[in-house]
Amino acid sequence: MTIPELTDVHAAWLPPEAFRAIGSRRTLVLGDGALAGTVHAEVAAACARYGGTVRRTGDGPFDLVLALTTAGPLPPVAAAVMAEAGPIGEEGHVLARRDGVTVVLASAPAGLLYGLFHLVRLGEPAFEAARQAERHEPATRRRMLDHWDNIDVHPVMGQVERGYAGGSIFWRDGVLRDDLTRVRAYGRLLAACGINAIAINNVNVHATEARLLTDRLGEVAAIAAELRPYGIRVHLSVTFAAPIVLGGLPTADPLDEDVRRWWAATTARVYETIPDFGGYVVKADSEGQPGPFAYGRSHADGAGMLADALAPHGGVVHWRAFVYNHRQDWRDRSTDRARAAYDHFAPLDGRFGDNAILQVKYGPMDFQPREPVSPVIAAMPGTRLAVEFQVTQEYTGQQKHVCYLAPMWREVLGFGPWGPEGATVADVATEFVAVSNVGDDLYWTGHPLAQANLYAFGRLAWDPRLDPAAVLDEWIDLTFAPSPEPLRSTLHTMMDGSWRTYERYTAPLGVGFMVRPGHHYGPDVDGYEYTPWGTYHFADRDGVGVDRTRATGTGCTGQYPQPWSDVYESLEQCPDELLLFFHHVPYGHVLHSGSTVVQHIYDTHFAGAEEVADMRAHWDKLEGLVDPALHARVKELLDEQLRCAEEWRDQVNAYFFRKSGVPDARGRRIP
Ligand code: BDP
Repeated sequence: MTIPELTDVHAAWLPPEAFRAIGSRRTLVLGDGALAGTVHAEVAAACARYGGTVRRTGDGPFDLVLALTTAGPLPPVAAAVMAEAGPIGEEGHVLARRDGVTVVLASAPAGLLYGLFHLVRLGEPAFEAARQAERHEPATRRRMLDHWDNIDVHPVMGQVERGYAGGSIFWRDGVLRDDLTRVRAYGRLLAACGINAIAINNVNVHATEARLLTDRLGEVAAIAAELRPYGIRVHLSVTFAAPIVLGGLPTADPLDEDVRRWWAATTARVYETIPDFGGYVVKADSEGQPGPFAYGRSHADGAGMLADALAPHGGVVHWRAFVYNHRQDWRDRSTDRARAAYDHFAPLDGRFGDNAILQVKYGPMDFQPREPVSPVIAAMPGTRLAVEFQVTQEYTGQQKHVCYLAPMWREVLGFGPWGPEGATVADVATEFVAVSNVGDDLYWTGHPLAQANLYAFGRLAWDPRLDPAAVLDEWIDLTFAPSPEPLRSTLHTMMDGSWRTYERYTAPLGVGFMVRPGHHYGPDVDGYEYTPWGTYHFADRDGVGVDRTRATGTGCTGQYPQPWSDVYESLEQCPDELLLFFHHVPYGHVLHSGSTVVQHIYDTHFAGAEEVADMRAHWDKLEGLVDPALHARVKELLDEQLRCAEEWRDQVNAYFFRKSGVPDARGRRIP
């Protein structure tokens, strides 16, 4: 196993410096198998740089022991830690320091790998004071990224759908890249933040990509081979119509025997080629993708068929709950896209098998900067759920804007669907999935600071209770190691509140959208207002917002259990930030904050744009403290963010001023 070394790509959160503490010590790596080999290779590479030594057998003295508990006789210090620690879960590890030796123990190889990267995060302090045995285990078994990569360049969506960081790291010019070093380097970055599964192709499966399941399977195997040394399993997005388009059958009916046989045989071939293949991801009956509805079958029937094909091999199907009618009649207010996932799926609870995972977007609409938590999450206690986030910044500035998303994700994960005291989303979810923000860009993510979102997603998927501000500091310390002041605190100030800043200058109070149709960048106040997409704000001269109450609206509030059902229904109790998601109110409606709706819109939009100007001023002060090329890239992007934030401010403020006729109480300039 060789450690991928890329000289022409930014090192992200694994610069050589991050390995200094490990690489300057005397280390013993004990254990067999490929992943233990990876751990050894990582330590050896660090030692070659920083003068330490690494051995796989023999006696000490050692400063660091990384050992599998199954590796035969352990050195006494490690045996003592093992006795103290007790059993360790499959991907977990125990960390301790006693008698001047740091010990990492795992019962399975993946745990050793995560233990190594834990040491990388800790750096020198891992080798200082004594530590009692601490156990570290992931909250969920699978922590997954979905790539929306195409092989071909799609005429509208480009190669990576909603990708803002260049082309695919897997394919180029219609074929698998010759050199997959970068894929391995990606796997390494992912392992270092806790990710262990990726789906490599777009959920909108076009004809070329459909063939990855059959005659282009070798490409999937090649990608899997690069990621395996870092404990990452590969999954594939498949088209529900595969039996027709690939198998030549007349139907894709999930209850048809020939169709079921085709999936079983096709899946068996996948596992012959890739024995540790993860499974399938399916977007069905959504935005033009084929699905079971065409045959009068349910989504449980569809998912069940694929789950049955995968079960003998230990695979899973991720079935997406993002199902809605995208050809709604905007003149008919009885339809509401926010209801759709619940209406389709809640009645099917208990009908998805053990290896079928229902993948639910965190909100009922579509990855907006502010949405209530999806009601599906509370409605399906008999179903394994994956909560889906969007690391790629489709609606949050498209990696041109600084928008650190972990605080939003943390709010979702910590939300109690049955009230603030009860179980949380993180307790209910079986796993977490997110759409990746990576491409073949020099900085991986276009905007260098967008790397923090990828890192933070992995860390929160591992431990949803982590504090996003602490995760941000971890990322800063690793990426800019050593990150002297004022670099560290300035970056923190710029990024920590940047999601709220973004929320302030874009669509107000949870109403969402108001983005340019199609590409979704920048403001367009009425862009989606009279379209079939179901994304309306209903602003008129009297008020704004979508009435989703049971009493007079679309009834979405009734999809929530108590207390939220009543809280959201009530104009008095509904949280300000979700007011326009659930209610249509007059412009003079007074918020809990004491401000009127229209004055709140003016105030937040002025404030949001000012905060971006501050961010830019902070960044200017970092010139000379970070790599000049990185500094220049971020500087240019901050100019664009400020331009765009001012455009948002002016359009939104002017729009609501003209609709309402209410002047700004503070007399500021509204175009
Ligand atoms: C929407 C994107 C679209 C995706 C869709 C999905 O605009 O490109 O295909 O989500 O999640 O947000 O399937």
